[in-house]
Order: sequence, then C-alpha cells, then structure tokens
Amino acid sequence: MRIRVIGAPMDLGADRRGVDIGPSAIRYAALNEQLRRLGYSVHDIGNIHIPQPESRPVGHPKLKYLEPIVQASEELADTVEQALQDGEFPLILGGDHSIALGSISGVASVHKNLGVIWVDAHADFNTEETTPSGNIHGMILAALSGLGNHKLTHIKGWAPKIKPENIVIVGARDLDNEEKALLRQHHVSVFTMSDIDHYGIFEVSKRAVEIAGRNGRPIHLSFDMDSIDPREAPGVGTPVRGGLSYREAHTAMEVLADSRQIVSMDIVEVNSILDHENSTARLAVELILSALGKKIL
Ligand code: 6HN
Ligand code: MN
Ligand code: MN
Ligand code: MN
Repeated sequence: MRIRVIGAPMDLGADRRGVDIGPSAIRYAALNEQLRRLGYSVHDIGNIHIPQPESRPVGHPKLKYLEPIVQASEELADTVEQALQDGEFPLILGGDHSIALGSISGVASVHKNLGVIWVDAHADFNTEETTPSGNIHGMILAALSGLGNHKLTHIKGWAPKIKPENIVIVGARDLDNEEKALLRQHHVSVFTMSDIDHYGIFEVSKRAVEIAGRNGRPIHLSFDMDSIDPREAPGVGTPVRGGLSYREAHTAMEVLADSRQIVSMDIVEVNSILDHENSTARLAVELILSALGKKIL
C-alpha cells in the first residue's frame, strides 16, 4: 500500500503557539524512513499552505480565526479526497486538531458512511455557544456532526459529515459541562479514562472498533497526542494528567490496525516548543507505525 503523507501546519485553532512545527518534527523523527521499513511506499506531498496567526485578525472571540481555518479546511479536504481517489492512504500530520475538519470532510466525501475514532483527552464537541475558549480545535467533532457555526459545518457545501452515533471518543478526561450535555444529547460514545481503568484498553479498543466500524464501515482515526499521559508526551498544548500510558496507546493502535477498517489517519497537537528533545514527535511516529500494522514480533 502507498501512504500519502500530508502536512497541515495549522496553528490557528488553539491558544499556545508551536503546533505548526509538528509536521516537520514528525518528519524529523524519521516517519517516512520507518514507514518504508515497514513495507509501505511513501508519497510525501509536503505541507498544505496555512497562514500564520500573526498575519491574520483573530476575528470573533468565540470563533477565533474562523475564516482562515475554513479556507485551510477546504484545501485540506480536497487534498485528502484526491489521495483516496488515487488509491493512497492519507496520513495527515498536524497542526492543531482543527485540521480534522478538513481531513475528515475529505474522507467523508469518498466514504459516505464513515466511522470516527477520536483518541483525545478532550471531546472537541463544543460549539460557539458552549466554548469556554473560542478555540476552534475544541469544536471540530461537533462541527463534523453538523452542530454549531454554519461555515464550520458546511465545508465543501454539505453537512453533516458524520453521524454522531458513529463517533467513538477514547481517553477523555477533561470535558466542559455543556459539552457533556451535547455529547449525551447526540449519543456520541465516550470511553473515558475511568472506563479504561475499569475495562482495560484492549476491551475498550475492541468496543470502539465495533461501534465506529459497525457493519464493516470504514473508520477514520484521529489521534490527539494529548490523549497520552503528559509524562510520556510533554510536547502538547493542552496537557491533562492521568492519560494513556505508553503501552496502552500502543495496544489501542494495534487493535485498530487488526480491524483492517482504518482508511485514513491524522495525528495532531505535537507542540515542539514545549517538547523535550522531540520525544513527543518520536512517540507520534511509533504510534503511527503501530496503527499501520507494526508488531513486536
Ligand atoms: N483539543 N474543551 C476545551 C475548549 O477550549 O473547548 C479544550 C479543547 C482542547 C482541544 O484537544 O484539540
Ligand atoms: Mn494554498
Ligand atoms: Mn483534540
Ligand atoms: Mn485534546
């Protein structure tokens, strides 16, 4: 299989600067080389163009950088759609989590009935009415479900991109109150860190595949590095204690790989400014490899 690597150096959707270096940091951690060693051919098309926040007005405080985020999402959606049409597996390197608006819009244009597994400390299910921050990376899953601002929900001119009941969030431990209500109201499946404590990551990952991939439907994997415990992944913008361990994260990726239903993936929120010796980027590469089938033996 051929993998199309697409960099999305997006730093408009979050408050702390530094995730726009993510794609470089992940490549520097020898992503392409290691994918080839795993037997894939790699087609790295470089980064899509995304403006620097300093060059744009912030705009509405409840929807910061809405215009440039929508523009970049349109371009990323086209780029991802093209990769799938060419028969390549899109691997999108963030950037903050707002890139998933473009990537999943692109995947959903090809796979009309798509499941999503969203590995994250957060649920990213706010709207401009519920957001505590105005940061769009916290609104992406809601927007993809058709909730919130019309410009965000209507990338490529249609909505919703995914049914909320086909979404599974894994690793959640920091949810806003109104966000929780929205998640319940729309029947999103959420496996919190407490669920992982109770049932174990193997069981939770299996159930995530069952729900997101019901009837064999294709699954997009969106992996936010802040799902991992900050001791293991210090280089993220919104660290939250009590996250996935190194082994839990690998086990989850191995279960998803074994499902053979993953059709596309993004890995987001690597913040190189806050990282220690690129260790979070190196971990991102390891997890990508596990998600793409790498085994210990
Ligand atoms: N992320 N719930 C918070 C907010 O501002 O909406 C945090 C969002 C974090 C976003 O993980 O990509
Ligand atoms: Mn452009
Ligand atoms: Mn996120
Ligand atoms: Mn997060």
